[in-house]
Amino acid sequence: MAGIIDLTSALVGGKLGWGYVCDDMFSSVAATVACRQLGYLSGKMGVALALTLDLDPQDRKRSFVLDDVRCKEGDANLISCDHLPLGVHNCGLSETVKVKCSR
Ligand SMILES: [Ca+2]
Repeated sequence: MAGIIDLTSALVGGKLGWGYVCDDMFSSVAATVACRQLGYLSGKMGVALALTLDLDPQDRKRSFVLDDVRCKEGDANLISCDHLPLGVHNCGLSETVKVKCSR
């Protein structure tokens, strides 16, 4: 079976709990790292513009846990990529990363 799944937003679990990943510096390499972390083969960046329309009120209250994520080929997961300290960010909700993963 093959397919493409729109995850709506990329979330990571860390010390701060669940939160968003900011699209600053995020690349297609980072999208693939995120998707492999979720068990998929590869990933692409999606368009984040409409994301805030999809969010329910609970999710609007969440904050960013990762910003300035710079991944390179072979990074095992988003946390191991270069990024600002967890929870430090200068992002707004419209900058939430959106990825499309494929098997
Ligand atoms: Ca930033």
